Amino acid sequence: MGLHYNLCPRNCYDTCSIVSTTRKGVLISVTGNPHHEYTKGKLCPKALDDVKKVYSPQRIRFPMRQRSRYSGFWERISWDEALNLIAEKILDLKTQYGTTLPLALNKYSGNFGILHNAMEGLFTGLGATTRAVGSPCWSAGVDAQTLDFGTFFCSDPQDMAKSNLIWLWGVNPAWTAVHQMPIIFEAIDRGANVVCFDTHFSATAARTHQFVQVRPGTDGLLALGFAKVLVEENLIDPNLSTYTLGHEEFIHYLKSDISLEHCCEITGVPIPTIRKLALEYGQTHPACIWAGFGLQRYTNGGQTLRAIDALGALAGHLGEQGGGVQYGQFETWSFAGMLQNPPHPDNQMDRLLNINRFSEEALACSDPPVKMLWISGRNPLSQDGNLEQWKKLIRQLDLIVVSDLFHSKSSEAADLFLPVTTHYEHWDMNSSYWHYWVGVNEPAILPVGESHSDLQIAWDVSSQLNKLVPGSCTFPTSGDEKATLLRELGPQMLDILGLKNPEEILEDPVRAKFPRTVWENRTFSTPSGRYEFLSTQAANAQLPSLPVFLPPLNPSLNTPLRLLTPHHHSSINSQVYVSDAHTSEVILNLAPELARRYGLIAGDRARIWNELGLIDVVIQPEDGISMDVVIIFQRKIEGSSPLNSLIGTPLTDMGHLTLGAPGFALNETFVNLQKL
Ligand SMILES: Nc1nc2c(c(=O)[nH]1)N[C@H]1C(S)=C(S)[C@@H](COP(=O)(O)OP(=O)(O)OC[C@H]3O[C@@H](n4cnc5c(=O)[nH]c(N)nc54)[C@H](O)[C@@H]3O)O[C@H]1N2
Ligand SMILES: Nc1nc2c(c(=O)[nH]1)N[C@H]1C(S)=C(S)[C@@H](COP(=O)(O)OP(=O)(O)OC[C@H]3O[C@@H](n4cnc5c(=O)[nH]c(N)nc54)[C@H](O)[C@@H]3O)O[C@H]1N2
Ligand code: SF4
Ligand SMILES: [Mo]
Repeated sequence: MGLHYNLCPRNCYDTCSIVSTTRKGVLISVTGNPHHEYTKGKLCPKALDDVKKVYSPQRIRFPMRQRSRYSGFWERISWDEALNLIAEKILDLKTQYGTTLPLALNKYSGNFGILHNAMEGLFTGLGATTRAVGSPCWSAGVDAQTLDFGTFFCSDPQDMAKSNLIWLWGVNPAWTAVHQMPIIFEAIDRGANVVCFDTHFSATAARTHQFVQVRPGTDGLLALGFAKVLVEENLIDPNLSTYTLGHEEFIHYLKSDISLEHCCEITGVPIPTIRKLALEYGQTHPACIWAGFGLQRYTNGGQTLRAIDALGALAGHLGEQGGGVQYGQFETWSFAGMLQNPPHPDNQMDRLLNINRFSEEALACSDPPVKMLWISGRNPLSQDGNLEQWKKLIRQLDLIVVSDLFHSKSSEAADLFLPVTTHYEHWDMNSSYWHYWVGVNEPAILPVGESHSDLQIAWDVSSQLNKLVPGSCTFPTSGDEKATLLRELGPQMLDILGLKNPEEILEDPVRAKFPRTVWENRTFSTPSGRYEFLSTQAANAQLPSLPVFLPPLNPSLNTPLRLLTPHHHSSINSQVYVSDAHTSEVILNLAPELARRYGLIAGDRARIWNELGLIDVVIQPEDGISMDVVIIFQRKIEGSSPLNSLIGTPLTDMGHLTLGAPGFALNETFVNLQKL
């Protein structure tokens, strides 16, 4: 029997610490690590399924080549053949176009372990290439908080237990961040009041004291309505002039432009509720708002978050232990970056395409065109918008490589499939984008079949390239996984973690030694050093300098219903582990009254469509959904067009400042509905 320490590398707030058990080299169980202070020995059902996933008959164990795209005729090939095909294509394209720009990488959130940055490193080692930048998750909110606070940081979320009032706003931790729930319950046990703001009665709402239903994309105005009440009731922090910039202008805007009648009309929240909640927020200390990613997936998402930050600042909740406005952080991601930055072989710039409009922007590249695409830790043909453009892009490409664990919508279009290892089969290091813990993932078993880690694949491709044409790639051609990860702990990260030497991280996950409460001394990292209600940086980026309300998009006559597709409890985006998440039916949740209006009852078959596509659904009326919204929770649906065939590529207002491109305003999707 052997015990090993792993970290769950999924795109999830929690980054859980796992203890895995092996017998005679076989993984036999995984369980939560009881010594981890945040995840406290518990795993969610998605990870508890990991043993089955590692040995699943569906897992791809060998490099494979597809006879023709979408044919499903895959034949096993050797690693040598696969590496040679890739290296030759890279060199051919470089000769043909005289540049490496036709080579493109699209990578995101399959595995957030830092050794997966080897793929970026490999591409940098080739020369200037075409890259996906930005994020489909959280960009607008990250920019908004960076404008307001100066850096993107949040307090230790464990301290939410000390709060006396918690507002869960556009976040669904009961499904998407399950380890935060016990902390919220601890606060409830101490007497805290918890309110959930969502567009529908979510699993989180069911666990709180009060549910406030907000019309999609209007939360910014609601925050401004609350702020207006604080001003009227003189509940604003008397010290604002000592640590904020532009509070007078903001208060003037509230007085002159915001009315509770308008706020109620647009948001759907009654005036007495606005007043009561605002008074409670202004009078309770510490009070914490957790703003989630759900509320910023709109064309006004960044403005929304700036309005919520401004509400927190006005009431004096910033810097309070257990209070503040929490969204996420990347201060615990200050790794050295050695892996993704090998020496640049030429002085050309990479061609950067917004990950949320990748196919459109790639199609628009003509000089030179994109000719080879590597998809790693991504499933864009399921998760992106504008899938028709993806089909067009695929026709233009000479070679599509997918590295993954399983076949996916994206691998259906690929020429080559490279099998990767799971986190039980390779070394890695992981941080969370929420809590303060950082740790090492150690391999528990040997790679299953002929799978290789993404890092090994990058070394091997570089090796093959250099064999064919010496000097054609500056990425290392071999190495040691463990040594590579230890090199990523540079002086800055060692300091953050309070370690003297990198090896100490091998012992146990470490909590970053940041003070528990961010902005406690009320000095900010903005250009003015103050909290900025009024932001020159925003104005310079052609955005409003104040957090004013800008409305979201409106439905049209032909597509009168807004389609929301939030995350599901049993999957991480397109990755599905638990059997109950598999379904051949697309369930459409909607208000019973709305169903009646369309002549529909539970179990009826219906069709939703818009100018982009159509999907057949089964009707499931649910209380607690607004009349202008229909919901499909994101999950793997067998045999149906992908959910995203209904989604375009609307962009959020912000994201460029910190992440290089605006985010995915995917909640600005409208459909029509008809009984079949
Ligand atoms: N189980 C599970 N966990 C996950 C994921 C998963 O797929 N499954 N995905 C991971 C990833 S990639 C991400 S980005 C995070 C996201 O996790 P969260 O931050 O929780 O964000 P979402 O799940 O997108 O949306 C949260 C809630 O916002 C609501 N919402 C939508 N529009 C609005 C609005 O206009 N106003 C308000 N007030 N609420 C609104 C939705 O109905 C939903 O209940 O979760 C991560 N964790
Ligand atoms: N309709 C709709 N669309 C959405 C969203 C939504 O809520 N609704 N959410 C959006 C959001 S927030 C996000 S973050 C994106 C997520 O979109 P993606 O980043 O594409 O995430 P996944 O769908 O999880 O696909 C990740 C792939 O990586 C693979 N993988 C896992 N581990 C590894 C590994 O170690 N190496 C390699 N090479 N591959 C690995 C998985 O098997 C999977 O096929 O989707 C966005 N799209
Ligand atoms: S998916 Fe999230 S909650 Fe589940 S084990 Fe992984 S990190 Fe933890
Ligand atoms: Mo995400």
